[in-house]
Amino acid sequence: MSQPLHRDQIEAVVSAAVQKQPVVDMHTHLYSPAFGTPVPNAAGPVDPTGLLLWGLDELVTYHYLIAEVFRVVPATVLPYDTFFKMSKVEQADHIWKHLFVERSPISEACRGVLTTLHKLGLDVSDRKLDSARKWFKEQKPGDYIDKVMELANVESITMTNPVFDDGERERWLRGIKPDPRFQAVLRIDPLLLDWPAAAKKMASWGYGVSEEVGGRTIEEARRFLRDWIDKQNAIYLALSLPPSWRYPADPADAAARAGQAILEQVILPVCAERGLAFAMMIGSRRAANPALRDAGDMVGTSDVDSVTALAARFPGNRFFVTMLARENQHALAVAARKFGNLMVFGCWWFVNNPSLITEITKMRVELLGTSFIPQHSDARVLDQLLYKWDHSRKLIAGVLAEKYRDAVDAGWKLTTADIERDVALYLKGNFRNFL
Ligand code: HDL
Ligand code: ZN
Repeated sequence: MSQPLHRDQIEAVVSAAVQKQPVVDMHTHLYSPAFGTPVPNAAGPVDPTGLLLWGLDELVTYHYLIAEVFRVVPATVLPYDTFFKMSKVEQADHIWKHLFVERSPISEACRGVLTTLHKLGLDVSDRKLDSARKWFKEQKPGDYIDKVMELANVESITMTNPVFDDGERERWLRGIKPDPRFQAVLRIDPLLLDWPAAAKKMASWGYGVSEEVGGRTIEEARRFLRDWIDKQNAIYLALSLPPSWRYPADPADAAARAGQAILEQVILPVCAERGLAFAMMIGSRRAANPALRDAGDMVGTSDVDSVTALAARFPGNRFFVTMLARENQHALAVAARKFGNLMVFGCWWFVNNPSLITEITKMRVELLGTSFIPQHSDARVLDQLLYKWDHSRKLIAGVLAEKYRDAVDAGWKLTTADIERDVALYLKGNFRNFL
């Protein structure tokens, strides 16, 4: 066995191991170049409806920052529609002026832009965007993706592929060239949350489904999922659920009952048949402020008992679960102690902030040891991988170092190899093995 570590050596060894370990990022909104990019660049063709977002103006107009700038320049001063009619460059200039120049960029989303630019070696100490914009214009998407993945030490990017999004579905139907750097996930929110609308769309696509969830509809809806799992070569299925989601559903709520029938008789049987995990991201109340568009969603506390009821009822299915409310994190970690088919993952969205990542990761190590997935990036802009993983790696390393020191203080002989083995589980193995 290699030399046991002294407690004073642990911090540095953990930090090095976490930095060195390539990450498999299990949930992002990133896309391979096959989906086109609307971001102008010196080399590639611009595709205005392209889905691969990257570069300075996309970074600065991330919907987190749009929400924050409307706190500083309220809609009564700058109406939402006026803002959204501005070009990306004008929107970025507006956000940069108000959140970076006239006030210090110390929110996590602002800091993220600074970390990203800094890791790319770009200097914005003149508090102007011109030189950074120029640099991005010289990057080519294909090479740039490899550059960002290498710099962020991300070995695989998992996409989110919402089949009910017309733009995205059209692209799949036209044919998407597989890209080994990117894995697809079949995202199906409307199937469970708005079955009547989903059924109407599926019927127009040639599936013999009707609003009534009966025999043929169930068979045809299963066929729909199989077809898209195959078309996308999806590695898991996913959806997000509002805080109000309950399992079992309230018998008086017809829409919720339809959703439950789809979950029990369509989604989970197909997942089990294909050996695919099902990811539930619970707690987002969509469009609390619709005028803010992507930035308008709100958090709500969800019901962990619904998760345990589902995991108990479907022991043959595997569930990735993350919850949006800080208040749900402890019970969710305890739920994972009860069900081995439940894999807790990530510090999602409104809990993806240093103070909460540290709190949640500490609690998860204390309750779950090495058997959870500490983080995903949720990146929407390619370059965000640079900050999302930089920030989280440091926080995860800090928590692990403390927990390893506790073990060593209790007499455990710990080696560098032990730490590297565990870190590989946290950043890659637990996800890949659970798939
Ligand atoms: O539903 C989701 O996957 C969420 O991550 C939303 O996309 C959200 O808008 C987001 O990007 N959070 O980071
Ligand atoms: Zn997401």
